[in-house]
Amino acid sequence: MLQIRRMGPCIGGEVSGVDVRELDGDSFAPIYRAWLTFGVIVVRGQKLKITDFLRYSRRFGLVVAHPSKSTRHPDYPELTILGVNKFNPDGSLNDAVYRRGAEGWHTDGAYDEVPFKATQLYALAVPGAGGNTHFSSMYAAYGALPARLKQLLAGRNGAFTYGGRTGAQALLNVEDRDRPPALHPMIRVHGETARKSLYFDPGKILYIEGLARQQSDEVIEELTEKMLQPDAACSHEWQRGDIVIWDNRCLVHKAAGDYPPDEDRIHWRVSIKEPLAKSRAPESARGGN
Ligand SMILES: O=C(O)CCC(=O)C(=O)O
Ligand SMILES: [Fe+2]
Repeated sequence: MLQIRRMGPCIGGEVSGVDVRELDGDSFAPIYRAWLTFGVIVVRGQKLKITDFLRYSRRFGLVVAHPSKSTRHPDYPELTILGVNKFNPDGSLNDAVYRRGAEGWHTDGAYDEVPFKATQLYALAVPGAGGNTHFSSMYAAYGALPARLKQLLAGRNGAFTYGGRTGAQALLNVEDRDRPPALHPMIRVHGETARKSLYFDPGKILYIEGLARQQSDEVIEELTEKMLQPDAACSHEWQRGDIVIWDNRCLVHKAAGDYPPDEDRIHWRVSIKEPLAKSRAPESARGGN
């Protein structure tokens, strides 16, 4: 029987007693609702083929290929494989692979005009120690901002790129680097929960529009300090067969990056966007007079 339980004080839920291959619209609905409520959920104990994982992922939205082409699955471009090819030909550790997602708190896809709504991972191999993924609520971050910052950021966009101010783009092919920034409101109203959150990623933001560069840098520094709130975080300890999905619109996350490098930690990952707006029927097809 499907069971859903809260895991953390602010975010995080656990779903058990379900085989995601067998869901239909009605049985999926409580899982989707739990995801909106908790921001991040784990579904335990799944045995999936790639096609099962993709089919289940499409229930959450549009599954899109990630811009890092070198880490895509060769036969399923919408699937990224995390944690493979961790060693360089000379035997040294490839940090871009081993520490992927561990450099700092972030939200996925802020560099895109339509950022990722969700990211979903399926655990194929889990190390004996370490390797958690940490999450923190950006609803809570917004709620705790001083009124001065809420006012300053209201109606303002941030400009985001893949490598942000450091320019780090090691996992991108050369032709995919240095794209123009994407602009997103710093205070975001969630389209499904209607709650306000801070939309911020210290590793991807270049500047806040309309502020002088020095002030923009100072605000970015202040937001970096204030984005993590006590009791607004949770940490996921992986088990093989876990599916974890998080909402990039209202959460930030970070891989712990602390597991023994000679052990395997392997996930399939999909990036999910809001479904495209239904294209409007041409005028002539809409009847009327
Ligand atoms: O490997 C992880 O725990 C998370 C990596 C990450 O940041 C991501 O997949 O977006
Ligand atoms: Fe990430």
